[in-house]
Amino acid sequence: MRKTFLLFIPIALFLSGCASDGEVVAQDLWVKSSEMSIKGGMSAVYGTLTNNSSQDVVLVRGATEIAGVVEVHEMAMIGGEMKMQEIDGGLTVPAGKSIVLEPGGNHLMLMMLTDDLEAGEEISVTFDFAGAEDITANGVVAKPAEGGDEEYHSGEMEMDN
Ligand SMILES: [Cu+2]
Repeated sequence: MRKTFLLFIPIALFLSGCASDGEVVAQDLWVKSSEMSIKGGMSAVYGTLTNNSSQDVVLVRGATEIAGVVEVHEMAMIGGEMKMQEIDGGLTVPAGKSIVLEPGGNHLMLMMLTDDLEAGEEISVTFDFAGAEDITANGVVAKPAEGGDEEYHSGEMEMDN
């Protein structure tokens, strides 16, 4: 009987730049190529998150081997300038809807890079959700982006590249 049971353990499928556990699907993922710097270096992960479940889920944080700090960021008008900041409480992906992470918009922020991230390199990215299973995408390819270099606003701390 135990042997039969094992057959039903879900097998995670890891496709290039795509990850799914059924409820939430991450597609078209890519990461901005970047360099480490004396301030730590920053980059961001972009793509589309689709919530196939019947209830809202919230992207609360993420993780990747290449960054010491991963946050969910939005662009906001702060002191008359568009800056990025951590989204309080995370980013909601409404039931049955998709949200797009893109340069100049919401993004999964990578900070304190542990290595240079050159164009063509691939990393793994985990998205942590409240209300759904976390998902991990392998083979997220780095490519250059002109956008996404917005100034970072976080309380008293301000950083740029
Ligand atoms: Cu950011």
